[in-house]
Amino acid sequence: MPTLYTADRCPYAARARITLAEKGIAYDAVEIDLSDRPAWLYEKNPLGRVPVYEEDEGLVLPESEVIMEYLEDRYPEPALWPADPAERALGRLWIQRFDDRLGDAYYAARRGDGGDQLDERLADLDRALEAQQWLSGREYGLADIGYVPWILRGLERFEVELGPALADWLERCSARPAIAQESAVVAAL
Ligand SMILES: N[C@@H](CCC(=O)N[C@@H](CS)C(=O)NCC(=O)O)C(=O)O
Repeated sequence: MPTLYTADRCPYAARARITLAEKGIAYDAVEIDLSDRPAWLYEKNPLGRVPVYEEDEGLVLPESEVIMEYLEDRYPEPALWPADPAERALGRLWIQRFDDRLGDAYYAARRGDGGDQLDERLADLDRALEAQQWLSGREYGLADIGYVPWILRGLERFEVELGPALADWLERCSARPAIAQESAVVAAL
């Protein structure tokens, strides 16, 4: 059985947890205390960060984006990239531009120095979702999984306001057991 080195409070680890749950992959979760990380974690990821995904056969993968892509390749069903190549590419662009489109503003707000940045990024997301159902287009998938952990934590932590399209997207995301499970993790933090 694979192992995920993870932390409940980590939204990057949440990307891996949600992807594993969507694909119905059983795994052992090893919770890492991020304020007192074990020395051996650096052998698995020299940056000492979670998530790290490990298989018994020896594969050790850090980086949430790489883990999501690997799981999609290794366990193609159910597919989490859309069938349409253009939508797949646009979905990957969402993931690649995550820092610009949400991450930097989220972490600035967490440091208390973000001004209106987070609200502006959320308004951009709302506009994007007015035009299409899911971040990569017509199908739910890795782009949505790539963003939803920060929206769930933003609601808990900063009580952010979501525009109607973003709120509707979150409701549709939350109807999925894999994401409902992550909401429960966030509620218990
Ligand atoms: N680029 C990494 C980022 C992972 C990350 O920043 N994880 C945080 C917890 S949310 C961590 O382990 N922080 C410890 C550190 O940066 O030293 C990914 O996508 O997996």
